[in-house]
This record gives sequence, structure tokens and C-alpha cells, in this order.
Amino acid sequence: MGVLNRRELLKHTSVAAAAVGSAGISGPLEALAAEKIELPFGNGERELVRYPQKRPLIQMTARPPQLETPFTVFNEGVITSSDAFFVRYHLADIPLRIDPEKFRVDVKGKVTTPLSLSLQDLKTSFEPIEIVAVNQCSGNSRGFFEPRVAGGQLANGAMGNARWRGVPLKAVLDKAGVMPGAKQVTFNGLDGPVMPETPDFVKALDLDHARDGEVMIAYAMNGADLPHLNGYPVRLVVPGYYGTYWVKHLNEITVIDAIYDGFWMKSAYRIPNNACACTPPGQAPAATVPINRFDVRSFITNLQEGASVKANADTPVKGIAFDGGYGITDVLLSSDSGKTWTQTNLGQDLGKYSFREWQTTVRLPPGSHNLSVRAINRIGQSQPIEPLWNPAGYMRNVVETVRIRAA
Ligand SMILES: Nc1nc2c(c(=O)[nH]1)N[C@H]1C(S)=C(S)[C@@H](COP(=O)(O)O)O[C@H]1N2
Ligand SMILES: [Mo]
Repeated sequence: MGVLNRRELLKHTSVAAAAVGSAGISGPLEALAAEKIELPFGNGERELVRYPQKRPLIQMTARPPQLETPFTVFNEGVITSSDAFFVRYHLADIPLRIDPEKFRVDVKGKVTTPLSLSLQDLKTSFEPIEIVAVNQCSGNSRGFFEPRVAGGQLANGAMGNARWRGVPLKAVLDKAGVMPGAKQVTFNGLDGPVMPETPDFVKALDLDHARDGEVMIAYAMNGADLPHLNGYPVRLVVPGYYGTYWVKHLNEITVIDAIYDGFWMKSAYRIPNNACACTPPGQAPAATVPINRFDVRSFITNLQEGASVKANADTPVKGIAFDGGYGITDVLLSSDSGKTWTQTNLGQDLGKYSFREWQTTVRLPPGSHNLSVRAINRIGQSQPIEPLWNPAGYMRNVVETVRIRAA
């Protein structure tokens, strides 16, 4: 049991969270209830728990494990540590142990040569690529929706930025030989439902997207094997697209000649088919489309709500911004509740799918101040001042404001 002592185990009642296929931790470990924290919305009490290969994270559910990154982590650097990276699952039957020798990814359907690729095949038979890219859950920040909506009540920690290494999906599809008439590619992982009525988690991409050379079968994250809970041994990485497409423990790739109509494409993860992906609060959309690219977001990371700073002194303010892959061109800061905005300095460019750091300084007179941040991308998209609403609680990207005190 390694790091967990018996008393700590007894304190916590949840069953085996996950075992780990790669990092030398064997056998199921329990999540260790460390302490409680309070997210800033109603019913925001959460436990901080520790799972294998993870530091203490905010637990949304235990079965399956759904873990949110504490927001302070985003001030540690532009890359999110793998041990702090959030975890999202839909189905309770998650694989607890995966043998990297026996693991195979099958490529089948409308292909001339079906493939069954080992981890070794993926690592040695294809030219690897690396991309720094944000993974963000569609429902990130759902807990802030007003009126409230059903679904995982997340604060802003269901996102993370990592350096992914793997094989372009295009290379694998080319090797299999996509047949004429193919339209989409579907992706399935090793996890499954507990009840037979629950639809398996299968996602689909259009063939052109799947072959864009950037969509990746990733076997490494931040220079090491993927953490078990982030999809070991391989996951799909779909740069700029919401996490729902980033299928973990990916073991089945199927080329099809139709538009996939499984539950997780046809019924779930759909957004209003309009420019704002929004509806008037409480109203259902007339028509929907599958959720796709991230909208623009930005956050202050070094000052938290209620922080105190020195009045009339240079105060550093910094944070992160990202979008769906056009690239962030401007990040503006306001310290007067949005009346005036000034340009901040952008940090190193790690690519158009990465978090982009920004920083500036402000001098504030004594009193209370609202610091707001707003990013703009290469095609002029930005963030709304007032939050937009949709029934599923997806794609929140309102201008974020932190109230601080100067004294
Ligand atoms: N196999 C599998 N892959 C999955 C999911 C899942 O339930 N099962 N959830 C998806 C969703 S909705 C998100 S947001 C991302 C989260 O990735 P992470 O757990 O590595 O943070 O995984 C995606 N891949
Ligand atoms: Mo998600």
C-alpha cells in the first residue's frame, strides 16, 4: 500500500479508485481523503483527494473518479503538471490495470488493411510529433451558471495544458488505407458502462479532421507515460477541441461511411446551433450541433478573489489565455470594473493550442478594485462581458473578474 497508512485508509470509505499500469504502483489504491475545500458557488463543498500518480485534487465524484485541478496550480507555470491534471470519466467501469505488452489499438471498418497496433508499434513504426495543447472539459466552470444547470458542478479547474507526444492519426489511417466513401472515424476506449442500458462512450470526428495531421494518438504527456487516469497507455489528442473528443485508453478506431449516431454524438455534447452557442436562460435550443472548438478564455492566476495588495505600488498581475487554435493575439486588463482596458505583455509562444501566459503591473489606490481580463484571438473572437447561457452548461467564457483590496 506504499504511501497510504492503515488509519488513512480506514478514514476513507470509497473503493479502489485506480491502479496504475506503468509507474511502479501496483494494485488498487484508495483515494486518500486529505481535507475539504469550498468552491465559490452553492453546494461547492468538495474533498481534496489523492489518487495514484496525482497530488491532492478536488473530487467531484468517486465512481468513476472525477477530479478537478485546484486553481492555484495554474499559477505554477504554463504547462500543467501531469500529477495535477484534471480527470473526467463518464462510465464507472474504468480499466484498473492495463498490460502495455498486451495492449492493442485496432483500426478497422472502411479500411483496406485493418491494423492491430501494439504500444511498441506506435512508438517505433511512425514518426512522432509533439504538440502543446490545452485539454478542457465542455462543462468546465459549469458550477457558475446562473440559473444553475444539471451536470458536474465544476469550478475553473477542468482544464490543463500539456506537451503531448504521439503519432499523427493521419499516419495510422494512411497505413490502414481509408476506403473511398468514408465519412467519419469513431473512437472507443477500454472503459465501459456498468449497466447494459448505458451507451458506451464512443466519439466521432469527420474524416478530414481526423486526417489533419494534428489529431494525435498520444502515448506521452509532459515527457512521461500518460498517467493512468489521463488515458494510459494511449489517448486521442484533438488540439483546440473540447476534451470530450480526447478518448482515453483508446483501443478501437473505426472508419465509417456514415455520420455516427451513437448517444455521445447524437444526444450528448451538443450546443445550440447559433453564433453564441447560447439560448435565453431556461430555454432549449431550436437546433444543435456537436460541440467543437474552444471559445476564447483568459484568467488571472496570481491574485485570488479577496487578495490584498500594497496600495500605490507596482503590483504584478499575470495569468493565462487560450482559444480553439487561432492563437491569442491580445490580452487586456481592466482595474476599473471594465471601464478602461490596457494591453498586457504576452509570454513565450508555445504554439496556437497552448495556454499563453500574459503579465503586467498595476498601481492601485487604497480601496477595493475589480480586476478583469479579456483575451482576443487572431480572428477577432473575444469574451462576453455578461455570461452566456445554454442548458448543458458548456463553453463558459465570460470575462473573469477578481475583486482585490489595496491597502
Ligand atoms: N475513455 C474515455 N475517454 C474520455 C472520457 C471518458 O469518459 N472515457 N471523457 C472525455 C471527456 S468529456 C474529457 S473532458 C476528457 C478529460 O480528459 P482527462 O481525464 O485526461 O482530463 O476525457 C475524454 N476522454
Ligand atoms: Mo468533458
